[in-house]
Amino acid sequence: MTADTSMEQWTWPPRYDETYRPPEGQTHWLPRRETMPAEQREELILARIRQIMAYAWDNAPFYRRKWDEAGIHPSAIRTLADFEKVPVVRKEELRADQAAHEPFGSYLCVPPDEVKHINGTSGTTGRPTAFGISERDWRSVANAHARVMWAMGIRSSDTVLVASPLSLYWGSWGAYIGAERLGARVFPFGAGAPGQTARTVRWIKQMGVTVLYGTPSYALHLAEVAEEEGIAPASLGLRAMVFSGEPGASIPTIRSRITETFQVGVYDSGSMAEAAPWMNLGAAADEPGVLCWQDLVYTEVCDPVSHQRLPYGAEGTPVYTTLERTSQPMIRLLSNDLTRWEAPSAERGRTYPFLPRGIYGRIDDMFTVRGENVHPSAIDEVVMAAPGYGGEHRIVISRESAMDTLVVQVEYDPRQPEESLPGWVERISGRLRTVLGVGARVVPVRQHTFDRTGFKARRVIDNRELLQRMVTDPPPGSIP
Ligand code: 8LE
Repeated sequence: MTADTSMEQWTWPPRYDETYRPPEGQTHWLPRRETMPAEQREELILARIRQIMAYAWDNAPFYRRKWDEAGIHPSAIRTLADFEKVPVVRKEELRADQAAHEPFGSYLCVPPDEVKHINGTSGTTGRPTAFGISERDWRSVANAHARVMWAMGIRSSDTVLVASPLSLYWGSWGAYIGAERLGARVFPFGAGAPGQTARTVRWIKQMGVTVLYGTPSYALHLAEVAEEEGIAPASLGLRAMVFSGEPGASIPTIRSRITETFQVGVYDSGSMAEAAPWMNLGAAADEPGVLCWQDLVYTEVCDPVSHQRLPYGAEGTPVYTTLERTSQPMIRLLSNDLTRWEAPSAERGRTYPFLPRGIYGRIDDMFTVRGENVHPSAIDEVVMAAPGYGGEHRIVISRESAMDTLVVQVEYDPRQPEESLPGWVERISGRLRTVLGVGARVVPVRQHTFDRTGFKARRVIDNRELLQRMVTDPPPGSIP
């Protein structure tokens, strides 16, 4: 007898039963897909990858050109190891291809009139990239996100408030349609307008919101605003917070700051908007880390240079392949993020690989100070854990006589007596030295010196770039 290798609702092109919802008490939305032996699932994933590559070859000049140049034809991919040789796609290539083939690029695989939803990158510099999403893909994402949110314990009795910008940002819409598909009550509140956070506090209470979706920075900002309004964050009645967009939810000190302040369960999620359903990296328990939901988006943690898949246990950069997207499928999209992955284990309740610290940084955000690689999130982790932390900080890297120096400006809580500041500074710098392996100068600054963000935090100021520009691009009239 051959093993049953079937999975629920697994068709190409994807077609989901929109009337399906598991009984409330059931742990898994699609039990077989989530718990089957990982090797069996990988056989099915390989077959799907072959289908998608053939589909992209037939419908997307972008992929055909790229693979032709690399001497790869979809029919040559017979194993997942073969797939590692497929060249990665970089975000810059997508941007350039869209500029040459407006509006959706030559990787759009459906006729343009089948695009029914538009989103885009929210970057403020350079040409944004448009996401052209067919109705089929929109529904696939909704079904996928409903499934992951179900694993987070969200149910139809929940009221889910989306507290991130409801504009180009796929994050907000993905969370919205997932919660809606799951049968929850959805509240598209948004974020970023002046005074909006204070209104969020009031609406959360009035509407009996139980689940909030946003960024970890937003949650910390919300806590501050609630306190300013005289409302204890823990009294808001929230039960869970679902995060994506930036590191934090899997970084222990930031995470515990949020859980303790709001008395909520915290769930990390998120890969890249291009690779939606971006909850393909999603937690299934109130603990740090995310699972790689491989049958939604096949994730390989790869060597950042060779782009070959690394063994479990290694640190590398995630490369994503969407398995259920037909309009703009992503096949080996390079993230340039950093993570470490672990082998699937049935003990976690789902047989997916696991990223115990989630995504903890970007390769291009990492900087080197006196020979040590420093991830900004490691600094966030230390300063945010310090008792008396005032709510924001900035990381300034500069160069003094050919030596890189690291300065961390940290807001302090005004309830701290001024005379205790030197000791406080000493403790933070000591801790930074231990964690980073290099010394940092800690400068205390008054609370509210720095802007708060309702979205993704930007805390690193690299003055070395400025210096570099002054050297390579001297102002007119200066003596070389
Ligand atoms: C650590 C995933 C989504 C829709 O929330 C999002 O932010 O997508 P976007 O705008 O394309 O940005 C993707 C980048 O945000 C990733 O490459 C990564 O650097 C960061 N990011 C997203 N989610 C997380 C994250 N970093 N943990 C996360 N959970």
